[in-house]
Amino acid sequence: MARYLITGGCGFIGGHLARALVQAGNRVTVLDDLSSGREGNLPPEADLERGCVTDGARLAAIAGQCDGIVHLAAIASVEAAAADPRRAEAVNLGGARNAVEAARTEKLPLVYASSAAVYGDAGPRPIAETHICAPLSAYGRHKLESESAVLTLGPRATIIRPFNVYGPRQHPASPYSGVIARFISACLAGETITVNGEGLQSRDFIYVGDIVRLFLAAMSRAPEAPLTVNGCTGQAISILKLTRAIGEACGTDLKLRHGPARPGDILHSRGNPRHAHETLGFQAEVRLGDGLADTIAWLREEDQ
Ligand code: UD2
Repeated sequence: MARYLITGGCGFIGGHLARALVQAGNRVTVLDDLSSGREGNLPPEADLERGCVTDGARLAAIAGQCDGIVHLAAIASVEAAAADPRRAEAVNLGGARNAVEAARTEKLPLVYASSAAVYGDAGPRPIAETHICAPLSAYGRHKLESESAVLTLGPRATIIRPFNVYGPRQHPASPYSGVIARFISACLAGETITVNGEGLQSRDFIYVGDIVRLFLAAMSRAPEAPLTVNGCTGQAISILKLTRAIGEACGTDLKLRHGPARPGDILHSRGNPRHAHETLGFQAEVRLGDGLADTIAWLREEDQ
């Protein structure tokens, strides 16, 4: 039985990962300051250490009791990071550096949750990991700088670049929540959703259960060389088409208005999934329609 440290384990992806690890018979310690995560996202078997990844000594001390680290803790929104750049740098870049130092000192494998934001706007074609990185946001720049730090660990370093992750337990309450959670929540409440700009921007949406399988595959790989993989499906949908899919799946008439384009918004974001498949045998399985149905069912239950 192994024990894993998940930083940011109370967040959307972290909570799902903690559950999957516990279900597979592992122990989990979570370091989370609950600034955006929720204790309720954790399985009861997980141990929660309340604290921030900016505290390197604390992170290292917890890592010393573990067999591997998954570093998810971040201000995980492009907009939220832009709203408080100093804090974003301290948490997103400083926290990643602390995780790297802990992994180095304790000789542990580290799986780092980077982001597709490192690519910037690469056009409508699927982006491979070898594509040049030209982030448009401070969030993307911090993720890219963090990747460089992670790679200094050599073979024990795995970097995952998730595209747009969605699914149950992604809470729509914050203005910085993912677009799918926000749109479904508004749709169910009969509220008007706001499409930023024309809505022709497109995203590669990956279901949270799929991204968790990718993290699990990364955690159990043989550390032969550092590895960087996309977390994506290879398919993209425009935000406008997404609104229609959500309206249909909710079975309601979706009320929509167009607002101004979001400053610095990436136009197209679509990943090439081949490298993750070749190196980790990973392939996304959940189709958008099925993932939307699961997310709607969860949000309906939350409402009651
Ligand atoms: C997502 C991730 C971010 C990072 C990035 C990688 C979330 C919350 N953020 O940022 O962490 O990994 O992908 O590229 O998942 N939109 C609307 N109306 C709304 C909300 C959003 O039109 O009410 C649009 C928004 O302008 C954008 C798209 O929907 O074009 C997706 O927005 P998002 O905030 O869900 O995610 P994104 O791609 O900025």
